[in-house]
Amino acid sequence: SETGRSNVHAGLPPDFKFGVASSSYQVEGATKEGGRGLSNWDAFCQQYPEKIADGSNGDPGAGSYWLYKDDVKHLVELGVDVYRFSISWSRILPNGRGKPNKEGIQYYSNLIQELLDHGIQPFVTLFHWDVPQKLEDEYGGFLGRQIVDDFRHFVDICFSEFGDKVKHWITMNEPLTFTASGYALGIYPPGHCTPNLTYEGQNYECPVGDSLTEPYIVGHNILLAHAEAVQLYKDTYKAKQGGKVGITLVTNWFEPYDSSPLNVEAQQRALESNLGWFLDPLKFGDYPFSMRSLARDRLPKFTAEESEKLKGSYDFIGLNYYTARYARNIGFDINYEPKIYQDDARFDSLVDKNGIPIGYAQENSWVNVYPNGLKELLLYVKNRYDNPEIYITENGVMQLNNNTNNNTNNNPPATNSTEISNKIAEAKELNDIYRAQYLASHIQELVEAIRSGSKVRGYFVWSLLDSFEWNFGYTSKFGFYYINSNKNSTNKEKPAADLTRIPKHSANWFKWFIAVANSPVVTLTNDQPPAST
Ligand code: GBH
Repeated sequence: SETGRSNVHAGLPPDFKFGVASSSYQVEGATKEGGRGLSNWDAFCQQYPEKIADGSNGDPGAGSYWLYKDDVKHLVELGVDVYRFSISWSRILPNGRGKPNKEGIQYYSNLIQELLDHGIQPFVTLFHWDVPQKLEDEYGGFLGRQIVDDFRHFVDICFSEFGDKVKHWITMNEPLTFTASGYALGIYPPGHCTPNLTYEGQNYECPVGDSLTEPYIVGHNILLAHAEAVQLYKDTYKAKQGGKVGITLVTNWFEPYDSSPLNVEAQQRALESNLGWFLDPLKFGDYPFSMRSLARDRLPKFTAEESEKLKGSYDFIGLNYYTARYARNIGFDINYEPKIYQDDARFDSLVDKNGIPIGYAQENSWVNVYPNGLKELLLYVKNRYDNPEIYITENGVMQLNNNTNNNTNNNPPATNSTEISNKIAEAKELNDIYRAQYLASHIQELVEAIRSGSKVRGYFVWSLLDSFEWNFGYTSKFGFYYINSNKNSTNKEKPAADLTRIPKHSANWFKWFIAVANSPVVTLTNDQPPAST
């Protein structure tokens, strides 16, 4: 294989890739540097600080705009084959369209070159949720059909500038999360939901939106933009550059609440409305029948031509897997009025059964540890979608940090006791044995899925670094490397002093795991008898 790895000790194919992942808005920081334009996330964090747990934003992130060489040093330290990062549309095109910003192009060229110089292959996500704000203001971003043309223009620049060196492209990250969080719950930009919405016992406040229709429109435009990007790559770049293009989708795994036929059907509708919403059009050219029949005229239609363009528009599928839920049927009720698009699938998504969670979780965490769900998901995809090539593009677990007293940048001067409690909090974060266990148990399930015929080609851990965790701000930490982002830098040219990356236990564990997986196989034959004693 190109990396000279064996992987045999992990029970994986020789060319299997290990990696870590990140995204532009979460790690780069420097949101006002290098000619970058305003993005939807900048605008959202500014307008709705109360929707971000610690009122923070993408600055400083992990400071990767300045510290990318340091990031690569740590990738080398881990021994990974691949690094998944995303390109900020607003860095390349500050106004969303028009002429590219040279400094933005330079930054990603530098990062890509630094990776290649160290033998690490880039996996590049073209859209990880950060939309140029100009396009939001002009026509509502992904609510407008115009996004398809503007996205094509953006990816065209990326393919032509970076395509000689980038051989794996991911058009979109998690359309499900982008649509649900932005347009049904309003917890991500643009903060749309049906005003005065209550869902699963929570209240959601949004000035505008329609949680029953907008998610479907946005999902539709994402699919069309994806298909357009893939078509462009095939027509103009593939022959010359020889790369592959895929898309990254996310779903919880769903177990039926019990083995009754209605709950087994609920499980199927759950998987269809989360994964099938996007993967069915990509494979079969249309939404799942269960969605068509339940969402009816709220679900947009594809023309015959669009449907053809969508069908088979991927070389691989990226899957992000974190956790699982029970699916329980919601019985037929003639007076039933859906309030949010999730209601259409007529199931309850439950963490508990008889008071027992589906898997262990930290308090207030959405990650219930359910490793078997990864294997189940892989075999479900193998069977329903004719066994595509797969990368697990994200898997990981967070440390929640809701109660430390260093969550804001304007703390009163530290007393001895806050200093000590901060030290203790830091030590706890570095000693993340649960993270190594989480990863090890998921990799084991992945090995079993491969043994059962699933074509998984690689596995990325989310994430390289502690970073801006969207609505959780800096209170939820997924990194192999600890960063104290709360000590905000005063000198933007030298943020290194404040953003030192410290390896957690799990980083050392992963490094060890990759090394052992790749250690040489010693074979004893008659020609080479063991040294006699
Ligand atoms: C991924 O989403 C993202 O791709 C990545 O950027 C992110 O950093 C990573 O996960 C870790 O979160 O507010 O409690 O109701 C995973 C899918 C969907 C999981 C939204 C969390 C909200 C939980 N995410 N969901 S909650």
